[in-house]
Amino acid sequence: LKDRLQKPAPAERILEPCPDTPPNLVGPLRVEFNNGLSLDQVRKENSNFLQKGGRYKPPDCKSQQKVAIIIPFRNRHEHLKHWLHYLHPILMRQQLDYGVYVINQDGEGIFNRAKLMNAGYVEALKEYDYECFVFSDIDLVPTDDRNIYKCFDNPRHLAVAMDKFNFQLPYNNYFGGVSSLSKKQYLRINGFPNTYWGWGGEDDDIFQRIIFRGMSISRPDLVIGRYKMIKHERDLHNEANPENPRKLSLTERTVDKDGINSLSYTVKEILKDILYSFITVDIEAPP
Ligand code: UDH
Ligand code: NGS
Repeated sequence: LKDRLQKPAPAERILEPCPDTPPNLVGPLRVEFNNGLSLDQVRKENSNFLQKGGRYKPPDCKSQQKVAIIIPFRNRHEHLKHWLHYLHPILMRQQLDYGVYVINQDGEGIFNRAKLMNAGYVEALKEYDYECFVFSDIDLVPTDDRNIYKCFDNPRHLAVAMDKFNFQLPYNNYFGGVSSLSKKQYLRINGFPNTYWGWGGEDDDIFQRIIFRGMSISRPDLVIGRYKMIKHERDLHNEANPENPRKLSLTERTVDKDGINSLSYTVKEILKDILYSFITVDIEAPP
């Protein structure tokens, strides 16, 4: 009898699915980077709404997608502050169930953007059942919140109208800056290449993987897809690598063996800030 009288555990409140078009979007945004903000101010602006690790869920509806935002990173803390200040409120208005993962390359070896993004994919999945992955450079801020950071029927290229390219694509097959792939799309291309050390070409390789695997590219229009880039000089240890362009003629063969199935790295440290997870990884970079 005692058993039968016990109340059931408080069930999670059942939420309606969030609408296809989030109701609080505002459209074009004013974005500037000389605003003198500190990281602590950015924490104060957002901490009431976030869970540790830069995690968010809308309080009043069930998100359509669970999205991990993956940022390849080294030594760009100033950019990270601006990115967080602008992106958290946008992602909240987009009603996403999201987490922010900053994947920090350990050491001073040659930088590898695509390998860091692969490591970010693996690390995010250790934490939550993400179904969509948005891969973003740290220095790109969208200036229209209708550019939704979610996944589509085909891999999505989001950064289609950057200020530095005069608000156009620099070339038709450009896939750089910010992109999104569902887990299924990402696995279909065996993830990203691990072998593009230094600057250049890895985004073109990813584009080719997508085409070779029978998918196409989804894009917002040039009004909604506008971005501001934070100006910066070329980083140390990320020189243009002349080997990289040559590798692009081999993608059709290398896609099967260079990717998530050949990824190897070690986690050195995981820091949980309220605004983001900061995961330092040793990706076995050449000096
Ligand atoms: N990144 C880092 N640290 C680095 C290098 C790259 O965090 O040391 C990340 C960061 O997310 C960055 C992304 O990798 O946004 C892409 O690298 P990038 O910004 O160097 O590439 P981009 O094509 O610039 O934007 C190339 C150098 C341009 C020099 C222009 C001089 N006026
Ligand atoms: C191409 C690079 C891409 C790069 C794009 C834009 O030439 O990786 O330029 O570069 N491809 C190769 O090097 C093979 S940018 O103008 O942003 O410096 O994303």
